[in-house]
Formats: sequence, C-alpha cells, structure tokens
Amino acid sequence: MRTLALIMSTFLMVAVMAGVALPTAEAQVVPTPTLTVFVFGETVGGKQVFSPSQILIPQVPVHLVVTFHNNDTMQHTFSMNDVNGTRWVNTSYVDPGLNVTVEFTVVSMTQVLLTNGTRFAPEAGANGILFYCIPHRDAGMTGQIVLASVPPAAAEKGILLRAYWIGIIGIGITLVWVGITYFVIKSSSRHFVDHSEHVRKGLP
Ligand SMILES: [Cu+2]
Repeated sequence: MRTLALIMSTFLMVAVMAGVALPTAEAQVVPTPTLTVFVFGETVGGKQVFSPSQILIPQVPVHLVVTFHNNDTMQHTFSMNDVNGTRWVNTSYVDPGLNVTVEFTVVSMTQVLLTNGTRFAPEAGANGILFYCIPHRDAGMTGQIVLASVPPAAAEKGILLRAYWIGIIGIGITLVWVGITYFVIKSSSRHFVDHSEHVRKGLP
C-alpha cells in the first residue's frame, strides 16, 4: 500500500514537473507582419488632402508598404521626416493618375527602419507618426500612422500566463496537502494485526 502511494505520488510529481517545464519550449520568434495600404492624394472641397489621412497599424513592429496614388490634377508627394526635419521617406513628385510605392518598417512609434537598414526617429503628429505632401504641407495636407491598439498583446499575455501559473501552483499545493494528509492519518493510526480488527465496530 505504501509502495503504491509512493509510485502514485512520484507519477504525479513527474506530471507536474513536465507541466512546469512546458512554457520554456513555447518561446518563439514572431516574424514582423506586412501591411499593404493605399493612400490617395486628392483635392476635396478646394483643399489638398490625403485619403485616408490615417494609416491604422494593428501593432508594432509592422512592415508597411504604402502605395500612394495621385488622384488629382496636380503633383503631390508622400513624405516623412525625422524629428530634426530631415526627409527620409519620399515618393518624390507624383504626377496625376500615377502610383508610387514606398516601404519601411515601423519598429516602434518612435523608430522607423528603412529597407537599406537606416533607422530614424520619425516626426510625431498628435496621434502618431506624421507624413505629409511637400508642396501642400502648409495647406494642411498631412496624415498620420496611428497605432490602432494600445499594447493589448502584452496585457493579454500577462493574464494568460498568470492563469497558467495559478493553475499549476494550485495543483502543486493540492498534491502537497494530499501527501501531508496521507502521512498524518497513517501516523495516527496503529497497525491492525489480524482480520477481526478490520471489522467495523461502530461508535465507542
Ligand atoms: Cu500635395
């Protein structure tokens, strides 16, 4: 009986250890996703604008492929500066009816990585990373790359991991108590020596 209890508890301990060891194997490298968007340059109600004026990104980092289409009768650009006013992303002047594609990686809301490996700190707008049209910036032709979700991934992961550890610790504590109880009951019971002692005697 004692041997059986030892075998059982050993088996359960091994199962718990295996469960604890699992999460380390789950560590993985997540590749940067690519988001392809179209942005139009046009004149709406006499005003030069980007349409849409916001590029919503679901997360950072994200690789952005922006196809700028000039849907107007005058030239426009899709351009981005760093915090010091140096221009790093630029379609140059796009003629009416034409497309130009630019691509870069938004590493974070304060860092952009170009395809040639250069990193720069992008100029910020009120809600995100600013982009603009060179000849019409002062006329208000600006837009922003906006992070659509404020760190949901980290929060979600935290809750899931916490639930996982609460479960594992709960199972562990339960097993420890089963073990303690077994030995407490065993030590407070004397050994029966023959079958007559096993017969239920009822209340004293
Ligand atoms: Cu313009």
